[in-house]
Amino acid sequence: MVYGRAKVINKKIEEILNAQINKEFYSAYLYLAMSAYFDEIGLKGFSNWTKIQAREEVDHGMILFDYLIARNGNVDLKHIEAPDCDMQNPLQVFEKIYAHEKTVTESIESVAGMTESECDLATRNFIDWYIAEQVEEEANVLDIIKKLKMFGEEKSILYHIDIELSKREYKHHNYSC
Ligand code: OFO
Repeated sequence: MVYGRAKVINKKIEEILNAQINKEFYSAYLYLAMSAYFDEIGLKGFSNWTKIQAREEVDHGMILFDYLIARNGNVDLKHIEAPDCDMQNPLQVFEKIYAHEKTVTESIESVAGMTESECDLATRNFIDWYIAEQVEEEANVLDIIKKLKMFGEEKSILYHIDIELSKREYKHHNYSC
């Protein structure tokens, strides 16, 4: 769906930002599916952590949405793919998260690269927040993977990690120009 408005943003940048909105909402779907899986196997803390991540992903999509509007761009919302629901155990799910976030990082880096080739300094500046956010997300996920690998299938440790992840709280992110 495309809503018409007089454009001030470069067409290529507009397209890549719209594509990124779709990726952020797909990420939210993926984390929600993971949250449901963890809830089903009784790991409420893991379920909490992934559900909060889903909410942050919606924020990431909305920040891009608001930025496009602020720049008088066209919002072009596409179909959101169903999430990959192959989930076998906590370590496998977190490895899937890590692989996914690496693809999102590459995608954000492509946006940054395009802002440079198109000389769009405003969007170049805007996208820095996402670059920093990806560094933080990858580091957080790696930290959890290390713990899961270190303690393997040890149930009592998994229980402690679950308690730790139950403490994550949602912090709303938004865009203000
Ligand atoms: Fe939007 O950071 Fe994860 O995907």
